[in-house]
Amino acid sequence: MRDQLINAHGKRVKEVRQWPKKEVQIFHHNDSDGLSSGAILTRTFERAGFGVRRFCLEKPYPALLQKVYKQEGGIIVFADFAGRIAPILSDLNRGRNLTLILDHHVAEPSTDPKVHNLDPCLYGLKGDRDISGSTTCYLFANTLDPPIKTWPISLLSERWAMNFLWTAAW
Ligand SMILES: [Mn+2]
Repeated sequence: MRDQLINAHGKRVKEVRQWPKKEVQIFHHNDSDGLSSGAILTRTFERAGFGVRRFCLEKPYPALLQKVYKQEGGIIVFADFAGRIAPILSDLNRGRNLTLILDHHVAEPSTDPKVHNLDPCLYGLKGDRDISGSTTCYLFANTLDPPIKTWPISLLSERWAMNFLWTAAW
């Protein structure tokens, strides 16, 4: 399962790199794990040459999502939330934007080919035991722009990150 998760990150990084628009909107949770996630992703996308607009939120509010998905051709990233609402994001997106979900809470699979749910709960890991949101973001970041040095941030937020990194033979 872990190989599948790593492969999924690799595929999505390829898609991000091939996407015509070099600007990303990052929506992340406002707790320590979410702030760490936002920091990791912002630094990584900037290093990779993308413009970044970052939004810190308590939750992905439905009214906000309606507004966000009026656009077309964008790269939209949700971090440390939204794993469960992948089907809702899929309905809103309808193939128009590249959407990535980097959460670790209970997750539902996406139903849209351009909405990619990289929540490790869909790959056999438990978000309350094995992996934090910021570690999920670190996995993506390390795939997009290795070798990235933001991993200490993902350890700051939640101790489970340690378990995952320590047991994973990278
Ligand atoms: Mn979290």
